[in-house]
Amino acid sequence: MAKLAVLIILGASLALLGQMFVAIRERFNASREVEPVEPRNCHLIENLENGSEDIDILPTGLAFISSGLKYPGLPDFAPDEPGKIFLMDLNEQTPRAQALKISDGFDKSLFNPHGISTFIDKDGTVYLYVVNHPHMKSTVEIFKFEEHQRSLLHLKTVRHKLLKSVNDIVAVGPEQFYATRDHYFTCFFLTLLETILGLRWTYVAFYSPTEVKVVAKGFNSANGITASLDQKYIYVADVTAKNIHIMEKHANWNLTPLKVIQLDTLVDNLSVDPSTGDILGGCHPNAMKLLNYDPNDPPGSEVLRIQNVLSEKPRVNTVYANNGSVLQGSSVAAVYHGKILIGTVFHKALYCVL
Ligand SMILES: *[C@@H]1O[C@H](CO)[C@@H](O)[C@H](O)[C@H]1NC(C)=O
Ligand SMILES: CC(=O)N[C@H]1CO[C@H](CO)[C@@H](O)[C@@H]1O
Ligand SMILES: [Ca+2]
Ligand SMILES: [Ca+2]
Repeated sequence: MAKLAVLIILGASLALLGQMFVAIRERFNASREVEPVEPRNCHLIENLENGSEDIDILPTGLAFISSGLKYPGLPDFAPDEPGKIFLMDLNEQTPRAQALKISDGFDKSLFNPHGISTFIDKDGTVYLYVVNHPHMKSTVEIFKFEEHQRSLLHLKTVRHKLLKSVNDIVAVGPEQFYATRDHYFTCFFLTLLETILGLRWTYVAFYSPTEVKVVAKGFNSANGITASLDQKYIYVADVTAKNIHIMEKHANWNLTPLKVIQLDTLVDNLSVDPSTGDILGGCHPNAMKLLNYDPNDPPGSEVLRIQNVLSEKPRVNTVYANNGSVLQGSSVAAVYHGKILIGTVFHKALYCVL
């Protein structure tokens, strides 16, 4: 009898394990391969070899690129040195990436930049908000951009108990922002379990000096976040649920769900085309290849453009797709005047004329 019970339990556990294995393969699109889509004129950007997780482009064509992220569970080929913020002027004929000088005021040796966002104040001052992971904790560093000196002046470090496992931010004021939390647990093993079980425990938090609160919850893994051109809507990428949430923003900063655009790819970071309002998503077509890195079968890249976001039937096109032979692990794309910059989690960055 005892033997039978052991057998049943063993059998049930194996079946459960098998199911979990299938679920995780499906969640990570483990069997998806990409069909190549290549704009005419693309080249890799010199100096950006160690990732470019997030990109934000100012209306003037200056692009900020965060580079050198180290994050548990992700491949990392960066030298053991602090991360950097690069600047590129997309108005130049062949734009080059140049590392920005960063002022003192926080521990630069632990700088580990992730999502970034810019905010332009009424007086024209440009603020750069950077999600930082010193010792794998989360802070948000606020800088003032000094264009002539090509430097970032550190103003403030924001820490809060609701700002944990922060992935990305979108600045909505000189000291106000929304931030996504991409995992509920902070221990790597529990984080993995959370993903396998498909728990929806992550959220979007709003921060201001006077109020910090959770404004939207129920995401598998809330990742990229950005605002519509008119600032009325907030777009949130739920990476493992493979969708984008369109949320309405209210005067008290709360967010309410409007709709969800379902996709067949793991959307990482989002940006908005300043001339059309379309959403651009840097995506992982097959996240299994990203997590189980194999140089002979590397993770690919995919960039989607979503048109007519608020309509009944938004249109989704592929702007760029590659099997990893050129670009691996795309995490963001941003456009400026017919040019596109595509960044990656740990690989290179690509610049194309559309
Ligand atoms: C990727 O595609 C290129 C051609 O586009 C091909 O030569 C290469 O073998 C492919 N690599 C993999 C890993 O499938
Ligand atoms: C997710 C997200 O919005 N992060 C950044 C992705 O890149 C765009 C590029 O413009 C930025 O606007 C976002 O802040
Ligand atoms: Ca961002
Ligand atoms: Ca991200």
